[in-house]
Amino acid sequence: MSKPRLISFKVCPFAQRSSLLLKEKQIDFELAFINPDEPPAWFAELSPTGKVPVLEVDGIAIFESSVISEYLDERYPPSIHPSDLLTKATNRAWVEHTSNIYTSIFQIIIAKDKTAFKSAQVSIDEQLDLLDEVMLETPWFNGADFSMLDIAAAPIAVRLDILKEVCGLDLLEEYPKLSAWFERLLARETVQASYPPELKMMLTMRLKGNKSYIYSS
Ligand SMILES: N[C@@H](CCC(=O)N[C@@H](CS)C(=O)NCC(=O)O)C(=O)O
Repeated sequence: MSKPRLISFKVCPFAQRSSLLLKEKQIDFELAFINPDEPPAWFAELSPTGKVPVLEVDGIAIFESSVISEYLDERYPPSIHPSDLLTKATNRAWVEHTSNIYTSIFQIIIAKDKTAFKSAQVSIDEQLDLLDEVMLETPWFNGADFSMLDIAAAPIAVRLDILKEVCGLDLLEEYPKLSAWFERLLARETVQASYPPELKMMLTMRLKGNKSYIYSS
């Protein structure tokens, strides 16, 4: 079996999940960055959906970040999921929930006026509320063991931290539990290695170029 190749986009939170899991499991992998809005011909040919991330294994394109995660977890034991079946099932449901949070973050970034921003803020508040309610354990979501759900949430922590630094927007003000969890995620070495150093600059350029409400207000 060949070395897996992750095809990523520097600002993509879903691709960051794959990269983080590969690093957590210390898997030897190749990394290729593309821009899915201007894809090279080889990527258009490889990817059925045109989206990143794609994990290429032996010429096969595995797509959808949650499926990539499950493939890597099964292919490279031990599993990073909790062993209890019910906990595992609820964790997977919360992984899906975190995926929706990325849509709200995107809406916040692209909002050009107060109305659009407020509407996205209401959505993310509702989503963070739900997560905060079930976040009881420390240091990680399930307690002592770092798990798939921590991986799924780490790119949220990174992006909210950048929005706070660049725009002074603290979306975690009302959520001390989530805030403490995200601080621990930000401090973790593998999380820091899971995204490119230019991410903050790229998101800032996006906010500036888009004349985003949170950047200009
Ligand atoms: N559900 C997908 C979402 C992936 C996704 O939306 N990727 C974005 C970049 S962050 C993309 O490739 N967009 C290009 C497009 O939609 O054509 C996953 O979890 O992998």
